[in-house]
Amino acid sequence: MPIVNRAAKHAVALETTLLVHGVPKDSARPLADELNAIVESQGASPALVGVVHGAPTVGMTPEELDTLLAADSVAKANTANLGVLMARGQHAATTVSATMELAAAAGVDVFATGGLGGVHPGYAEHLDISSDLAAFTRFPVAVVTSGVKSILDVLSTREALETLGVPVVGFRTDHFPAFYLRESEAGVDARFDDADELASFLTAELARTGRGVVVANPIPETNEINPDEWFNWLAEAERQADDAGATGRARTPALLAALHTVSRGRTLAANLALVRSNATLAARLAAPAPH
Ligand code: PSU
Ligand code: MN
Repeated sequence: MPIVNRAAKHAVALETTLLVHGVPKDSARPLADELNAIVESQGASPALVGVVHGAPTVGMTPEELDTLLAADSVAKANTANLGVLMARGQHAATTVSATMELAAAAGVDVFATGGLGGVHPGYAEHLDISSDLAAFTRFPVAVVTSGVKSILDVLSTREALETLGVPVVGFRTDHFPAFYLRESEAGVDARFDDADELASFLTAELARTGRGVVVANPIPETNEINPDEWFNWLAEAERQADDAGATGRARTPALLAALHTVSRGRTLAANLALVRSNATLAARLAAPAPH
């Protein structure tokens, strides 16, 4: 199945898992509209990525997004199950790994998301490591992210990126961010304070290696969540996800949904704020260089 490629020049890829599985249904369409407007306001063009009736699409229309949002159940696709879902003509929301694969195939090299998947805690019993991490070793895409979701083992995830040899650069930070929290104890490979310098580096690095780069952009200060509050909410959300038996691909959406409830919407507001901020930076990086 060839890719439906509607990406314009200076495109920023956006993913559908965040919209379909990461936020409540009624927040999805307004968030998508807002992200499109943010990207356009910086002189770049948005390209929403997902699978509609089996067609891998880079640059989904608002109607196609509505089709996914109205469907009873939409599969969550990473690089492992993407091909099967396409072959069977199904709808799918793409995670970071599947979005990177399709974006790269469409020639889009900048992508904004909320937070990467990574190493889940509890790996002494069994491993659960997101396919997002390995995708950076295969697809030449710069992914602007607020680090990895704080529901994960952030330090182990940072080490896993190091093991895979994935470059992790911080935008105006020396610390690897943890989604709702601006800092973790882990660091970055390099800090960039200037967006134009970062854009030049990314162009050169992607061309040099043919692999991806993590661009770590901390949540805006005013939207950061207090760590003490955060760890209480997380403990409660983990209990709820355990009770619901949410494992594997269901684990991340179950934890995010439980957090949004337990925090009375505070984690949702923070999540929306950081995605907007990442879209803004990604669009700046993708937009034509100033003269
Ligand atoms: N960022 C968000 N919310 C999300 C995600 C990212 O703010 O829901 C999604 C991304 O699509 C990411 C996925 O790739 O969660 C990770 O899922 P898993 O842990 O099953 O690999
Ligand atoms: Mn997993």
